[in-house]
Amino acid sequence: MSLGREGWRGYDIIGDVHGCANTLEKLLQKMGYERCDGVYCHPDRQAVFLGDVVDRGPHIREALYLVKDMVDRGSARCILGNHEFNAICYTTPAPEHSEQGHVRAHTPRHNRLIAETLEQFACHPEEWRMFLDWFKTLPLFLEMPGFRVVHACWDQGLIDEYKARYGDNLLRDELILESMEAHSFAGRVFDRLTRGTDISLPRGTSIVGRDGFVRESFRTKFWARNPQTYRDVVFQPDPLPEDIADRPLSARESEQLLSYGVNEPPVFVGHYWLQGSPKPLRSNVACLDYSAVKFGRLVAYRFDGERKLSADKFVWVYVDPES
Ligand SMILES: [Mn+2]
Repeated sequence: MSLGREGWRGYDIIGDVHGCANTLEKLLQKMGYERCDGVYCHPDRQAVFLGDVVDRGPHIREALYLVKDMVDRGSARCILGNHEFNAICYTTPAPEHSEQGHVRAHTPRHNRLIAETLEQFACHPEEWRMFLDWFKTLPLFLEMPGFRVVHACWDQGLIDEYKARYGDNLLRDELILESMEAHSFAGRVFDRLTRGTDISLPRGTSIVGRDGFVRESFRTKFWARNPQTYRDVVFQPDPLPEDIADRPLSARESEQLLSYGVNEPPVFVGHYWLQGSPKPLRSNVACLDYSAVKFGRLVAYRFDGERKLSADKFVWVYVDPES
């Protein structure tokens, strides 16, 4: 059996690498990929990266070469993650009338998120520019034979609108500047597809995450069915305080939640820092980010055309703190 016009027998969808290049090599080798002329290939399967190859980890430059070489060779595809989009915006000058120097302001928080990447490319400025140009060519979402991929959230309405406006799934320069305005189409698309949905915490409350950041909102599922309380929709590593978790969703909050249908094709996302044993979130929804860069697992799903996802098709490598 082959899936799709390109004749691949299956696809190996891979979660957020975040600079864990050595672990990525181990995962590819475990799945039967071998270097051919220096680039990892599989004779009859294609890899699909879910974005967030950059930032945080020890071997960001190496990870980017590994992935980009595979994409250039055709042995992999890669979509845009919020970290690649952040890198583009962080390095794009803002229009002159703007109060900030760059599309993504150089605040202490933003500086910290991109610090390892900039440090590791400090002696390779031309390579960094080359990768930034490459990020701008990455699709925002992919509709593959029998499955879909997006970094954080499949929002059919926004995706349909994107295709209607632009006719494809690619990032374009004018949208980078437009995204500075949070309520613009570009602002909404990038935020939703690469960062997901969230709900604001009640006024005056906040959560300090395990990563040390203070948040006034929490990440929510885009596939919840008939949720009643915050507990039913929360989807993030940091649990909500009990009293907040039990709060009922307001009519407005319920109305704004997405609900990915049970009969839709399987969709794969990264982004959410999961822990524990990899398994589908639902029969047609899987997240492949199991916190590799925090010494969790780098996870792939080996897709062969099934309508219902199965726990035994996840493959992973534990991240070695020494490597
Ligand atoms: Mn992400």
